[in-house]
Amino acid sequence: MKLYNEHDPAPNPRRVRIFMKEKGIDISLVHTPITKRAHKSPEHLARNPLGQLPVLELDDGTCISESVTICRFLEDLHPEPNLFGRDAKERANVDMWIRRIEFRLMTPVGQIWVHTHPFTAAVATATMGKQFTDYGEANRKIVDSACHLFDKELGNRQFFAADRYTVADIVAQSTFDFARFIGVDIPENATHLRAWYDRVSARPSATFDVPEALLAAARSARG
Ligand SMILES: N[C@@H](CCC(=O)N[C@@H](CS)C(=O)NCC(=O)O)C(=O)O
Repeated sequence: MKLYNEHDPAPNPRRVRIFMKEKGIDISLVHTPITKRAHKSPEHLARNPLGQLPVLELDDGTCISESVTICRFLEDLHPEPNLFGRDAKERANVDMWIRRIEFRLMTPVGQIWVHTHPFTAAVATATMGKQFTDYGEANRKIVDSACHLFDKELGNRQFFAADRYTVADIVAQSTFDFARFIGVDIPENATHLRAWYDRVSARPSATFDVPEALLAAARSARG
């Protein structure tokens, strides 16, 4: 098996790498640099017609994309430690939280990235004619309200979907780290969410290795 991968801060490949570390799975990584448009090459489009990362290629050539789908596939092959839920109720909770995190947090963070960040200006202009900065900025409110919803929930338990770490925490963690990279922080007063963030960031799987030069470029590009 091979995982077509991109380095940090790309959040979606990172989800799979965190998941692999939590499970102790070793899969060879193939660096597919987005900055060189390797994800839009004919070879990669044959693996994933959306031209996105990550993609898991099986030994028989089957290609699986979508980070959560790849994780679910790996869970079937390596059931322990369990990260998707042990029974129907846990599995439903994990799935419910993944969907909430994807739609209420990842989607608006993505819109802020695409419509306000200088790094994406050229791609936004090529695909949509321009960056719709007002729309991008408006998404900050949606992120803020998601953070307060999550904060309230995390006042009642240690992790997103259960009283133990699951893949829902991985989806949230990778999204929050990417959000911070683009200048969107967890609100100061979301203290339960901040405590959760510190908890998951302390795990050995949580390495986030964005080169200092890239962090500095992102900071200075934002002004
Ligand atoms: N829903 C997909 C999203 C994949 C995705 O957006 N990946 C980013 C890298 S983090 C990408 O390939 N972006 C380039 C593009 O969309 O053209 C997943 O969970 O894997």
